[in-house]
Amino acid sequence: QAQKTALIVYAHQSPASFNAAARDVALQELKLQGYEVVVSDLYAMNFKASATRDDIIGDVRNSEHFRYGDETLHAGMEGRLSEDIVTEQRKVTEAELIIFQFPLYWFSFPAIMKGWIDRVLSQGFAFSLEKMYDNGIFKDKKAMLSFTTGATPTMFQPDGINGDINVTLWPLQNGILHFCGFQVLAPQIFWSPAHCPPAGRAAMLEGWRTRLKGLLAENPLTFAPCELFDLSFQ
Ligand code: FMN
Repeated sequence: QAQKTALIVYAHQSPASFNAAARDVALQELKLQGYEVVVSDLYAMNFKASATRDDIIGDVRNSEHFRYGDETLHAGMEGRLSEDIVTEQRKVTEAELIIFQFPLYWFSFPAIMKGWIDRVLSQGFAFSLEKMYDNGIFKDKKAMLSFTTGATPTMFQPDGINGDINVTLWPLQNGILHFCGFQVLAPQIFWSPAHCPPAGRAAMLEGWRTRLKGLLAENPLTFAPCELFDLSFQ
């Protein structure tokens, strides 16, 4: 398609939240750069988080022992995934950049966003046994996490009470995004906006705006290349 497209997958309940403000900054800045920006507002959509049999239209292959991964792989090939999944997959296909905007919940995504990941990034669509990591299906796309915390940066230092933030982010950035091939841009972390005075919150948003102006020119994070691993078990 002619126009560049970005997708913001957004999970916050309140339009008055800092997360909403961060989403709006990205929306404005990317539009200024000529992007068509699509937002999936997961709570507003009442997006279904649970991976269940209802995600397959028609018969399943094995109703005695339902295997979600196997069933969705085949349903995807046969065009029998539920419409909400297909709609989101289409947005992913069209986007060259995906931003996940969310508050950190239990060192991870809010459940509704994890549900989006479980259901939308299905086998065959987002990865296969042949296509993963550096050879992943989305290797020509970029993705990044943009999130708020309750904790301070000190707490997420390697010697802090929460441990190194990079350990927390490893499953999300490597196990999900890089696994599907995405070039992962450095995370945008908004530390503890709730405990920040208004001027500090405004400064964080301006920092995000400034970063967005050069975002697409940034080098992605580096992960261990596939050549380092023995993949002969396949
Ligand atoms: N903050 C952390 O720093 N680490 C956590 O693991 C964490 N888990 C949370 C789990 C739940 C269920 C909730 C409700 C909050 C949690 N928080 C945690 C705090 C939120 O990240 C914080 O309130 C939010 O980022 C503030 O953004 P907002 O003002 O846009 O809501």
